Amino acid sequence: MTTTHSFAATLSECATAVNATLDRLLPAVATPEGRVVEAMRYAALDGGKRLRPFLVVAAADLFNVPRERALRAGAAVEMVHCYSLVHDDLPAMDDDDLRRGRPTVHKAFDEATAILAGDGLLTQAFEVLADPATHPDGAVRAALVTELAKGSGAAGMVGGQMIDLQAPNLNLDDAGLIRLQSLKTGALIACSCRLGAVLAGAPDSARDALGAYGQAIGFAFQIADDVLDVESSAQVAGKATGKDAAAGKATFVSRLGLEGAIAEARRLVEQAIGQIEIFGPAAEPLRQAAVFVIGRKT
Ligand code: GRG
Repeated sequence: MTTTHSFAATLSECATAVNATLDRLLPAVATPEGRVVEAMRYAALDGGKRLRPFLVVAAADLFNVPRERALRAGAAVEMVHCYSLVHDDLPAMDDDDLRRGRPTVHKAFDEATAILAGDGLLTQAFEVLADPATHPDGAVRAALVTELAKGSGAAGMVGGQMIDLQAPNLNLDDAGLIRLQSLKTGALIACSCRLGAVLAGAPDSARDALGAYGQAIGFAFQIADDVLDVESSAQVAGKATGKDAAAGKATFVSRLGLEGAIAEARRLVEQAIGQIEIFGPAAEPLRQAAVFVIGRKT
């Protein structure tokens, strides 16, 4: 296995290709509606680890999917992720001023433009998947659209966000907290992994193994986020920290303690790695990604 440092380099190479794809897919326009495109570009370009597109590409690579198709599907997932961050940062939700080390979209532009920029990114993600350049087979394109819709909608990320907003009044038990996180964070990460298999027309068993891997690293990722919220500074994390404790929110850290949460994240990484054993040595980048998610600082 190569080191975490060399995985960071692999992730960064993929991020460069994802950025170029997003830049092409979101050209600036000079007409009055150009303001929303400018806000979409602000939200989607420059910054972010691009973990979800990396997972699409690494899963697709298991089946030798042409890189351009995987990058387009990865860019679509990243558009959804960026929209979710823009809307999550709004005063009506988390009310954050800082994201990826810069002012949030509603601070750099205004609230209405931020709402529209999120809407624009979400909508365009599906346009990208439905484009024949993403896959020549219409049935595959329909399957990609369905997969992303399920991962991002009320049965996935949006549903998780709805539970999260109500969480202070819900008295969630451990199972409830796990369900919240598996929808809010896990669903889009699992979806990213599954999209790689969908692009390849791989069997359901491969799709499900990748989805289970994604859910496990999604949990580990969320725990790492909870740990960062406690341990990191806004300067290092590039976003506000300490918010969960201030809001009295139940997190894996508040439930398990810092050490317990870190141990649970390690267990989840092992579980994730077990799910992709069937793919053999070709799954090495995905194994490294699983280890990376709990060592990250941003
Ligand atoms: C508004 C519909 C809607 C959903 C919001 C993603 C989300 C749901 C909320 C973000 C809140 C949050 C901090 C969740 C923890 C995990 C997470 C998604 C962190 C941000 O993702 P990274 O670390 O960010 O991949 P970068 O900037 O690297 O892309």
